[in-house]
Amino acid sequence: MKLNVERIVEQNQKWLDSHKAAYGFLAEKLEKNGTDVQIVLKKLEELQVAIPSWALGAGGTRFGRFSYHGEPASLKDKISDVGLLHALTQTAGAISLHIPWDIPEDAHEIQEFAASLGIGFDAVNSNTFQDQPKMKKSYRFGSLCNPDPSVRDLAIQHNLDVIDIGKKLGSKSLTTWLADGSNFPGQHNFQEALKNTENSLQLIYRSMPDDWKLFIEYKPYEPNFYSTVIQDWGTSLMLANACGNRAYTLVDLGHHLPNTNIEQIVATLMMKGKLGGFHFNDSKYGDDDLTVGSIKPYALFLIWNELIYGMEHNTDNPSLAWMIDASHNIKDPLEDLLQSLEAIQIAHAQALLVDQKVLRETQNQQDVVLCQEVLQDAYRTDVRPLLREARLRSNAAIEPIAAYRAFNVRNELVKERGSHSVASGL
Ligand SMILES: [Mn+2]
Repeated sequence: MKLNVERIVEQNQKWLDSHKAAYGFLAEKLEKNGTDVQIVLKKLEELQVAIPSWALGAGGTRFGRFSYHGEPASLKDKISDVGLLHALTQTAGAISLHIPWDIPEDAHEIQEFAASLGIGFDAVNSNTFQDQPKMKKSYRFGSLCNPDPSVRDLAIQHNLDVIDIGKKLGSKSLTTWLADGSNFPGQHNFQEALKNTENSLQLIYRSMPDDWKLFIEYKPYEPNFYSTVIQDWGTSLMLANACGNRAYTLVDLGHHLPNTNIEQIVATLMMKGKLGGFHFNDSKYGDDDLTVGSIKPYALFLIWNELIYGMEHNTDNPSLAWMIDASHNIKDPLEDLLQSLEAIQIAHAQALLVDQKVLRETQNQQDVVLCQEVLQDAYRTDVRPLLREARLRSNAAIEPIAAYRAFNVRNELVKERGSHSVASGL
């Protein structure tokens, strides 16, 4: 299924009058307060968030999985789903592939198909957290950290294969998330596991093309429950530094222990020019992979506030690779991704409204009350008319979820693919 611009523009007529009234009111108020609304709109229009290929089907847990009807069973179907999200929002212009779940049979054909929908290829993701059919060795006790050099070689070679696939599609970065760790005290020699991981990552790094970046993700626990080799941002940063200047830390919001101050991690990494990528999701307890902004929207805003500050002040930090990394159980996956894209843009817009000049002044005056007022004044602004205006200007849907439902997208997908179609890889 493909959504053409004419249908979206026609559907927008339904909301045009009420949108114009709400937008006019907000824009006037913001301009009076000294905000350049056109700059905010431009930044909202420019942001592109990659959709991971694994988020297009329903996710599961270790207790099982309830699949959703009309899931994309092939890579082409997955790209076509991202095309729908992009047509509705114009902010989902890239897909991030997971190898080996999404190996293209004909890379050229897939690239052309994606381009026809305005979709590019973001970071490619390697997988050494599960064994593949006919593998000679097992990752049961770790991959890049494994004390057995033949297992490490296998995991390194897999990453090189992923780079080769990415090269054919036009990707420019590799993301590694390693499940490596131990379940029981005594199982690992911590130093050996870290050293092996460092050496393996260095070998992968040196094999990347010169214009590629390596993103090193971290996570405190799960699937291992006693120790994880790359457990936190500090370990990731240390490994990135050991690899070289095109290796960066990747922050995944769900990969922190409860109450971790993620906005401070963002600020620290950006100050050092080492924040490479960002995975959005939300959580209550651990790596819950819930819809972005569904649990802690204020934390998301504070993170965006640091991202905006960093993008303006830390010119050494590269432009960030944005991605949604969520995979939940019960919603229509496409509606969930529309909600996530909306939540990302809401926090982005709110953070753009923070009066940085006044905030700096109040910080220097050590007026703690006013510091909080400045931040919360931006946070408590209903910025949704700005998002709608940005979408209207880029021929996307003023109301993406309502349009998705009006177009009967899920029913059309079920008609095309059948109600028992299951997304590959999960
Ligand atoms: Mn992630």
